[in-house]
Amino acid sequence: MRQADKMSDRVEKLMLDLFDIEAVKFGDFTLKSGIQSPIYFDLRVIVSYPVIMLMSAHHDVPMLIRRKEAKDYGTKKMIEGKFEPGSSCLIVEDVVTSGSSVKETAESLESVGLVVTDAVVLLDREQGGKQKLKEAGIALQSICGTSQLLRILRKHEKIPESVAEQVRDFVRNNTFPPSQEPPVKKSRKILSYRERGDLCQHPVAKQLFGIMESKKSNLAVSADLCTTAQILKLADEVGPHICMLKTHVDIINDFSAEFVQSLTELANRHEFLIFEDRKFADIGSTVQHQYRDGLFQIADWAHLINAHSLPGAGVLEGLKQVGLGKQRACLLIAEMSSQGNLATGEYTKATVKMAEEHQDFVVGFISQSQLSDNPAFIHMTPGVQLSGSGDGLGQQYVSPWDAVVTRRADVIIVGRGVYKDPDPATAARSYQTAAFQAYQHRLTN
Ligand code: S5P
Repeated sequence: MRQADKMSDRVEKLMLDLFDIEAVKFGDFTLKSGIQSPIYFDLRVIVSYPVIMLMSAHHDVPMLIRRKEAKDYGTKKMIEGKFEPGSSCLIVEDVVTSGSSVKETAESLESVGLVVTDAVVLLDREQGGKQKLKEAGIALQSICGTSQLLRILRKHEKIPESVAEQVRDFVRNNTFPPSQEPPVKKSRKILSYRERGDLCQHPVAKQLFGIMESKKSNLAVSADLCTTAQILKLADEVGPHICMLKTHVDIINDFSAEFVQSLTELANRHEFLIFEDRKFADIGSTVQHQYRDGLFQIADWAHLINAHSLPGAGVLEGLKQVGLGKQRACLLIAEMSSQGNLATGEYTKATVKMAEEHQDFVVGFISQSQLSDNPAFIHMTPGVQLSGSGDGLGQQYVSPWDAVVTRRADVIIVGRGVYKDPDPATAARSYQTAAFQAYQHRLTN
């Protein structure tokens, strides 16, 4: 027997069972909306029907439950169950009429960072719900619709033709009109930095989102200078305007432990994090030493470091063993700003996957675009300047607006645009304002 025939036989059997247990009733019913209906579905009896109840156990996927109202005691959670922000969630409902209940469920799931693109429903009353949900970007699959149900019940002479006709009339006259708007691709609600900080687990990511929100800054300045005095002077000047200072510690001529101490004091005073742009790219055992030992002892002072995914997961395993105990975090380089770079396509995709598998240590990406829907991941974009398109050595620049609005960066990284300016504090303020306004534009549009 063909698969499709088998399926339709099973649907037929299920509909007859539902009729027999009075989960589908015919008569004169007042619906929640106040409308009189000749057909009524009461699928609460299904709890004794393990088909739906066992879906998650049968397929071994975690199940979440949405409360109608947040309970007013205990955790006050709307969504019960364990999940990672950014995970996809399929909505399973019993009956769909206008689609508004599925839409509400999708909105509460999305407010906690889950991604919703599909819903399945046992019975579609065929009153416009499918179209409404399509407009909201949710594809609805139903096991059975009212018209098929009526055909099945008529075939087995469970109801007279007059009742079936009455129900068909009712559906025709009570279909929720599709909205006049042309279908648009669903725009998911953009979460604020504060909301994202609440969602993420890693203390460094939480702290960074908190600083970005309270200082109104999504600007990181790259202090690519060669003396400690120049770097400390710059850090003090731009400190009030930045959420993070990025260093290249191996270009400093007079590196010392005192420098690290002074930089840490400035970071505490002005409230910014320190990101050492070391771009680790060796086997796990070697990067462990590079991170912990040597002249720089990076793990002792840098809140954040970054790594290439090129060597495979070992690079993260090695760094993690040094950094996790010190509550440090890592960014993976998934895309680069330089002309002709090879971090594209499958390489970028594999990097995102590697980050997803190491979320206890990796808090985001160095990238040129948004690569993950997971709101806990921070996307940082270098190659940003207000004027200028390149540096003659392969660097390519975009504007703060382009980086944040078009490419969906969370943080812009600016080096020469700030430290080469005769007045770095004012330049930093200009970048801060431009990038934060771009973020606010994204939030409200
Ligand atoms: O793809 C990248 C990754 C990084 S971390 N492109 C980059 O330019 N960077 C770094 O960002 C680079 O090493 C430098 O420190 C900074 C950009 O500096 P700017 O002077 O060109 O703004």
